[in-house]
Amino acid sequence: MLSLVLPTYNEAKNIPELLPKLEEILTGIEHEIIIVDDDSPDGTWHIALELAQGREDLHVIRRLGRRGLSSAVIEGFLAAKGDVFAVMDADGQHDFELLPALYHAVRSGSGIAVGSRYVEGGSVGEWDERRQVLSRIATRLALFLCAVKVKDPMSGFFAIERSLFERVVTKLNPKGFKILLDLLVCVPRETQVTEHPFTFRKRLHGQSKLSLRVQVDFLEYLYDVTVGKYIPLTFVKYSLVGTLGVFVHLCAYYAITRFVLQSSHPSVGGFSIAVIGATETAIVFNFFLNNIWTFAGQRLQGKQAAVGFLKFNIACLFGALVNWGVSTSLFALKWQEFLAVFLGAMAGVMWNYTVNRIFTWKE
Ligand SMILES: Nc1nc2c(ncn2[C@@H]2O[C@H](COP(=O)(O)OP(=O)(O)OP(=O)(O)O)[C@@H](O)[C@H]2O)c(=O)[nH]1
Ligand SMILES: [Mg+2]
Repeated sequence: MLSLVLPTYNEAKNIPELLPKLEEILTGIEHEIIIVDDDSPDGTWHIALELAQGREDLHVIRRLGRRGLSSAVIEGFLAAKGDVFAVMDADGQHDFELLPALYHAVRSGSGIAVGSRYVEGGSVGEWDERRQVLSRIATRLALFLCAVKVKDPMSGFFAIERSLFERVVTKLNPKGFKILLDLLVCVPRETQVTEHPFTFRKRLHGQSKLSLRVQVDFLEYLYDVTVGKYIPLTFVKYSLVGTLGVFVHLCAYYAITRFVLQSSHPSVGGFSIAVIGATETAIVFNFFLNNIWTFAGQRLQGKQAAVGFLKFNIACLFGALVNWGVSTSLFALKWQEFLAVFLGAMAGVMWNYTVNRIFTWKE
């Protein structure tokens, strides 16, 4: 049985056009269709549910408060009953006439059968120059990572054997747009993958979701599956924010002494007030940036943000103590002065990052 997953976001006009065509092409193949919709504002889920009334072969999953193409496809596959899974865009760009060929390729031994724009006979259709270049660069980068090399690892149109998917599903990265790439990274090297040409068509209706955000997500994905295994991306972002925070700290110190205290030679009391003010300014800055960028996935809002901010302050206070403790101990043990200062600061940063990740921005 074939389980075809159609991920949708604002495809209300396309679904009613696509479904009859799929019915026609899949005649003779036992199948089910699973639409996974992320609560589209245009009501795609509603239209899909109406179309599913009285039908055993059409299912709709409406996800609330979630976005993401890869995770939608994974969720669709997890709910599927077939022994072959397939995925295809719901906007008419993928040539549904290729579906039987992809299905039969998997039935006859391919682990994965890819609808490919880059093998002979396939094409990207009417893409502009910019998109063609971007796609080629992304494909080159992606190929470094794949356990099995193919011409079009970024295709969103493919079929996969159920048991192969189940073998790797826990290793998949639900972040991002490119589920095939992630599968090709995770499957065993000896997996047989075949490519079948098709021409990428124009969207029937509606707009592309291939935003800048999606492109940044792709770069983050590349990082996650390479260096990210050893140094988490959130740690890199946290450290970058912290570095900017030092700059904010210096600026705030300058502003407080020169404009508030109006002194270019502050007394010890004035100096310490300015340092406390600058520290808190940097803490506010770091919290804000970490909340919207580093931990965007767990962003705190409203009352939660106020509680989080308090936790962040407490964590930073202990972080300062860790910094002080480590550097003074190393110094007392006769370590080189600047090395002791540096290692103390690193210990403080690691402490802050770990504590904030666990307690402030819980996964
Ligand atoms: N459930 C779900 N589906 C999505 C999401 N983003 C995109 N999709 C669907 O995934 C398919 C591919 O998205 P598109 O925006 O068409 O991406 P694309 O085909 O690479 O780009 P275009 O050529 O510009 O259309 C479409 O069926 C979308 O509706 C999402 O966040 N959640
Ligand atoms: Mg599309």
